[in-house]
Amino acid sequence: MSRPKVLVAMKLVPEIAIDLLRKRFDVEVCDSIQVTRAEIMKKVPGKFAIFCSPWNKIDEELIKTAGPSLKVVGTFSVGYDHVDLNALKKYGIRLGNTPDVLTEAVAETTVGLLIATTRRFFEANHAVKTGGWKDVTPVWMCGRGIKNSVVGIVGCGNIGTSTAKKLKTFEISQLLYTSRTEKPAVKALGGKLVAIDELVEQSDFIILSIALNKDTKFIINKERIAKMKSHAVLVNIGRGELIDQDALIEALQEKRIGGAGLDVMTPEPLPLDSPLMKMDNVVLLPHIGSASIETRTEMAILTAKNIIAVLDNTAMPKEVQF
Ligand code: 8YV
Repeated sequence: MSRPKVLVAMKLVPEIAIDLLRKRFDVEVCDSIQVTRAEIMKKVPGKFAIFCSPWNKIDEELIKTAGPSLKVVGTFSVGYDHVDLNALKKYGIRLGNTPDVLTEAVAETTVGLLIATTRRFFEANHAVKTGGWKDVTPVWMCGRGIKNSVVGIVGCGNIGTSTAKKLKTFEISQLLYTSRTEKPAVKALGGKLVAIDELVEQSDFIILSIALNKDTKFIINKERIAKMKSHAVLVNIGRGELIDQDALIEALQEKRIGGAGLDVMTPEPLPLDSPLMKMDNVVLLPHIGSASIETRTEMAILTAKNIIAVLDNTAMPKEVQF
């Protein structure tokens, strides 16, 4: 008897997760590092499940191409802005994601990216390696310190809360955050719930750790960038489209803000001719927020378990309700 089929739309998924799937399914793993839409469309017909990432758009066209066998999408991410929930609903398809297991890794990346950007680590590293380290003067390679600063976190879910906890140990002077509701854990740290415009105006460091959806797209727009302090540093570990990137580029070029640390951008990968590539005060990471070996392994196992639960008709470990 033929077994149900899973399409793994990513390469180099930890083998432990593929093994879990292989016990129950026929598994087809895409063989290119950057899996194209065309490859997925070719391989998806007849699949019971798709194991995907934020770079795979899951829309009605893809669902129709998969056909009635498709019952579950397991995304290897906490974010699911790449998934058309209305289309899933229409065809009765369930969605699993990977919250919690990645919280600490992403919060670690956030803090690291903030420090690297404000204290100019990559610029300094480049100087050392290219013979730029000559006389050391007191103001050479100085950046703004985090101690005594105002930090604003846009979106205080699990990742934002963990980031807030870590940054509190840096003796910041004030912690501001936005959220739909007050977060007791952030309040206990002294965090003040404010409106986004107040946060943007008052913060020395602005961190975006909010999910992308129709309400948050371009939450950092031209007007809000104009309200930022002239030394403000913006860190984004959510999704590129939270920021109007053209407006950000303009502000950075005109030195109207201090800098930006971006783990996510538009598009990904960022073209080499993007003006962001040439800016000393911009640190770019290739969407590695959750990229610790342990975390990626846990995410892969959880994605596999979410898919297996649908086959077993049991509760998914992490199901997106919509
Ligand atoms: C990616 C992410 O899934 O969790 C998310 O929403 O964007 C990341 O963790 C990860 O980089 C691998 O695709």
